Amino acid sequence: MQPTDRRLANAIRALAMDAVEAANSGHPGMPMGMADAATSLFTRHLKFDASDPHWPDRDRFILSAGHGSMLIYALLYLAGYDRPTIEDIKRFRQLGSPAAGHPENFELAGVEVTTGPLGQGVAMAVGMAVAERHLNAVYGDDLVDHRTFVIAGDGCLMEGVNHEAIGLAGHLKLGRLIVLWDDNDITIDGAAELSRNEDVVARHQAAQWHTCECDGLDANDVDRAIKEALADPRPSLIRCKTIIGYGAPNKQGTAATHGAALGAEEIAAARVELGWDLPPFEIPDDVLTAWRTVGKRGAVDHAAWKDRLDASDCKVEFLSRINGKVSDNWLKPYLDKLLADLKPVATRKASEMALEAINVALPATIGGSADLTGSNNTKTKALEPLTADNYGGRYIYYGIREFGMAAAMNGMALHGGVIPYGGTFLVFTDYARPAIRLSALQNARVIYVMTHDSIGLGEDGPTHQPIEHLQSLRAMPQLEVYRPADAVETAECWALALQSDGPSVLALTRQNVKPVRTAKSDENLCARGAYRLKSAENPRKVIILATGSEVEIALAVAEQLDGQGIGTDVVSMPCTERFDAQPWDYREEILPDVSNRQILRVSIEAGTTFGWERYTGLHGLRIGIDRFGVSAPAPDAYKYFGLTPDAIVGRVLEQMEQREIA
Ligand SMILES: Cc1ncc(C[n+]2csc(CCOP(=O)(O)OP(=O)(O)O)c2C)c(N)n1
Ligand SMILES: [Mg+2]
Repeated sequence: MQPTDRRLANAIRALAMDAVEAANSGHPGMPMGMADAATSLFTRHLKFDASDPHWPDRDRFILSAGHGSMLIYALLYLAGYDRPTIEDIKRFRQLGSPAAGHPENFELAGVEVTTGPLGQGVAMAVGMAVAERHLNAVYGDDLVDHRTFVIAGDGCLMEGVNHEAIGLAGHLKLGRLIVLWDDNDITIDGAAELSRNEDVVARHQAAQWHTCECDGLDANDVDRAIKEALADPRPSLIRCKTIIGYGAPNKQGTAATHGAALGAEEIAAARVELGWDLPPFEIPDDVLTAWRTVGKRGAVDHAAWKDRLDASDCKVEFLSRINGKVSDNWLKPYLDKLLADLKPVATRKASEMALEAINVALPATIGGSADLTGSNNTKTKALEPLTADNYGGRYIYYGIREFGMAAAMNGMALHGGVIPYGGTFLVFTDYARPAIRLSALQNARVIYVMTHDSIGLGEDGPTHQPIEHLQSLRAMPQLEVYRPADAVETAECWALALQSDGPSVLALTRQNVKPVRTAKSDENLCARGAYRLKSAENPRKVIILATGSEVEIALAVAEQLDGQGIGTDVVSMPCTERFDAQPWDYREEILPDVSNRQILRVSIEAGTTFGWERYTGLHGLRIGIDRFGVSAPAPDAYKYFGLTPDAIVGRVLEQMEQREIA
């Protein structure tokens, strides 16, 4: 006999409470409350094939309420994905188990995105839904025709990023996005009403969403609501009325079930309540068989999709788009043209020039900006706006939604088939930072085009002038921060960012910079992170490390010093992370490991000096800005902060004297 939906759902409940109990850590309440709704979604609607988690036309499922990770682990295991296994689940939250504290896309193929930082799952889902509609516009229904489903909690809908995300989704009319809201009236501190009295449904309606309600504990009623959502052309919010920890007779409905093991006694009571008499981690045959059948349900659609792909003229191109490898064969012809006619340009402009070539060569790019298109220089001629009326466009007006933009780009990148890049001012990476961190953690190939990268932006003043931003971004693991010095370096850095497996930040100037790379090179010199741009003409006494707009200053300083017989190298350092990854002998060649008495190392960057001692040594000289900036024209600001060749030469000579460098 086919088990009831409730019995299928109780398997999720049992696994959730048992795994949390075994770990004595985790969140049983959310999976227990949403077990029926998730069962309805997985058994009746979600298009997936457990045997191929990467099938490009699968529906995407995102557990935005990532603390309820046992919900997705239980679903994946029950439906028959390779991982997690029941052994993985027994080791929930333990070192080495892919059933980690929160769902991690790099641990489990069935986890689309990493969630846990509340709100970002919904915001990434918006990006997934954008990518789906875009690829559908390019390749048609035969190849791309899927939906994005989300389970979100009160927390996800309370976070500020939700406002940005639903605004964007409503505006772009992403009708294939369906959010199931676990409306359990509970958060960690207690009743949701302790901190919320807004009308969440009305807020979504105001953002042009379709909304409906259901009894989240009744799989049939959830099914009805999902059908209503599927039929509506707008993005949908389904308010699922649930009870947190449902099935635990004494604790359900209370915050006590949110984030702690229920305890042996309560679990025993829950087993009675749920009619579940098996030992921990055991699933009855009838239930497992039924779930495994659900996991295979999509195989028919999957096979039909494969047939359509085989019959498609676009097969090779489509697969290569999904596989994501890109060529940099645009780079050489572009550089040849550039080198034939060098002039001073802002690196933001140089980025636009490179993008003109990139966007023609790589149809996978989707650009955008958080309302600074004309300043970030992110829109090239080839790009039409991506709108509700034209999903085939490749340029997104994200509006003033830096965090929403960054999170959506994560979703797009992880959906696959597209390479998102988006711009704002470097200082506003702070607004996007939680999503940049998730780009890094998730290895999402997102390219952040961050212009106005220093006091060189001038008159907008300290509110807009980044100081600590470059170094704080460099401190983030798995993120590459590029600060190119001129148009050639900008193109090289773009090539590296496009070929990366993870995210990159391009920090670009507002103000013009002189060309510093004037000769042809067969190698992408930025790939090493730092390279010797100019060699000392006299016996070497000074090595100057500089980035971006300060490289031309470093060259002027070196010219003066060498003119006085003080041999000076200039090292351009567009990407410290890449330099750190070079073999020892290369690093030694660029920055020889000698005492500061023999060679003075100097860093120049128009931002905090914090951290530059890593390259100058403790007794090196670090030229930068360790306070907030000033509102003034850029040349005046540079002079004010001593970032001029004359001022720096003076400081170098003073240091050499103090350090007794002969
Ligand atoms: C950005 C962020 N802030 C705080 C947390 C910590 N946190 C995890 S769950 C949670 C409460 C969420 O309430 P709700 O979404 O209603 O989940 P429920 O208790 O219903 O499972 C909080 C504050 C987090 N994970 N992410
Ligand atoms: Mg809640």
